[in-house]
Amino acid sequence: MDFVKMQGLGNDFVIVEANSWDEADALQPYAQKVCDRNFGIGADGLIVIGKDLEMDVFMRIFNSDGSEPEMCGNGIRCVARYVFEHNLVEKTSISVRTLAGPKYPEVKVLDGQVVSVTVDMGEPILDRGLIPMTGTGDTIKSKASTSYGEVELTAVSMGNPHCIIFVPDIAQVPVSVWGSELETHSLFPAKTNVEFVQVVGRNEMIMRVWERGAGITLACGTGACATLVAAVLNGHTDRTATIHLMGGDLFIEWKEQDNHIYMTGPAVEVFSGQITFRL
Ligand code: ZDP
Repeated sequence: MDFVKMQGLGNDFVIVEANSWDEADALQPYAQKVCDRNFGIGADGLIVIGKDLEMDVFMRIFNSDGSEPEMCGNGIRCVARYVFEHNLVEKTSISVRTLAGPKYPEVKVLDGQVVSVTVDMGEPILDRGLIPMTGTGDTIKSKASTSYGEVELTAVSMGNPHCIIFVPDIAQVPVSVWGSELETHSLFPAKTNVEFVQVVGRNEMIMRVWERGAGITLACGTGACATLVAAVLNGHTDRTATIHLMGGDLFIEWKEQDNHIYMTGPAVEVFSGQITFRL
């Protein structure tokens, strides 16, 4: 199959085309091998796209462990650039069918070059049962008991689940130890992505992520969106913020008018090639 390797802030993906949403099912078993950095191409996820009947295109993503998340923020920016530059669409405002519902990226072009992609990520989900998170009540400032003590967290879904923990000093956080324990914590029946966040100012944060099904990655788009929501709800920041991730910066805005989250960041093609899918 032809593939294109792309990255958004160092969160990297192998992108392949399929004729239909259902046809992508057949590719899921290969995700783990394709994403393996020693035995495959190497990526955080395998993304399958194609023309859709109702939207411009569909997008499905498989994590490097083979599981299928609902959404992927860095991935959808890559998809928008891909379909624009590979002429699957002939416009800059694109509709994408995802497992988390329709999403609307907009490609920004300057002197014939794609410079960034802004995505209308829709409304955040705060309903505890829908995140999904066990128990009752608000998800803001929830408590979780862990092997390293009680942790205060705020849970937000952007279609996929996120658990946000504010810390005074991000450099002191053992991301893989705490992240992996919280990913599989009994509070989160569908597991969760875990974000550790240091607030720098009213419009600036530093975030590190432990991704469900992928472990530490350089960036997480849906995680940055969920982080802004959690920061606003906890009174830490205003509704716009630059979020510094290991792979670079994302600009996130939670608009009051429509309650939607808008994410702006880069998407870059790295190389393309052909791969024979083997298990
Ligand atoms: O929810 C999950 O299982 C995530 N690992 C999906 C991938 C999210 C991603 N990091 C993003 O940018 O939103 C790609």
